[in-house]
Amino acid sequence: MSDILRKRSKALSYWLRHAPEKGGIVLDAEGWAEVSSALRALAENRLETDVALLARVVEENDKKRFELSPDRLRIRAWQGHSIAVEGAWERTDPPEALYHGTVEKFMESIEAEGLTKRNRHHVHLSLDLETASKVGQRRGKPVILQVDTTAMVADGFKFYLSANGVWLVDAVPTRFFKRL
Ligand code: HQG
Repeated sequence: MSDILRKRSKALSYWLRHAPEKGGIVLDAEGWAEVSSALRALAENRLETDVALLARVVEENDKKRFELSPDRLRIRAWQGHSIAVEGAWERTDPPEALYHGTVEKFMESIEAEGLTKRNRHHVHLSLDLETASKVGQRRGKPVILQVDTTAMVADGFKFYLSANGVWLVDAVPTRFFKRL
């Protein structure tokens, strides 16, 4: 993603997932914002953007973070919210294993209380080792945990698949993961 797109993606991630009021943006219950207010907020932060450039931020996004409505009048983040939104993800049966990338400094706490959602809506899990490794690498040398989703489903845990391929679950208790 080019610098031009990345700066806009970061600002939009912040407003659409965490702090819409900081951009003077209002989200509906499903996390949608008016494109016009997103463009105004960007312009006010010296990130002038037109609809064509916004569409590139959405389409060329390295993690497909956003969705534009077909009429291009509304935009939302697919997942990653810390504020209340609903409906941006679908309940789905997971594959047999999923992976979580983290770092050593969190492991003592993770071994004690399991994976918890911290300040997001869900624990985020990846379909493959490579993606989990990238997620962990954001914070240092990655530690990868393999999650036994079959046992979790049998125990009644619900999994959701975000449209950008991230798997979401409320929590992963310690008995359901092993360190690789
Ligand atoms: C850790 C990025 C201590 C957890 C990525 C993680 C992903 C605990 C951190 C997406 C813990 C939370 C999500 C516990 C979990 N004690 N630490 N009990 N349970 N943790 O960023 O999964 O660029 O909220 O291991 O690519 O790292 O935002 O979650 O290290 O898809 O689109 O607490 O964010 O995508 O960190 O990353 P995060 P995450 P975006």
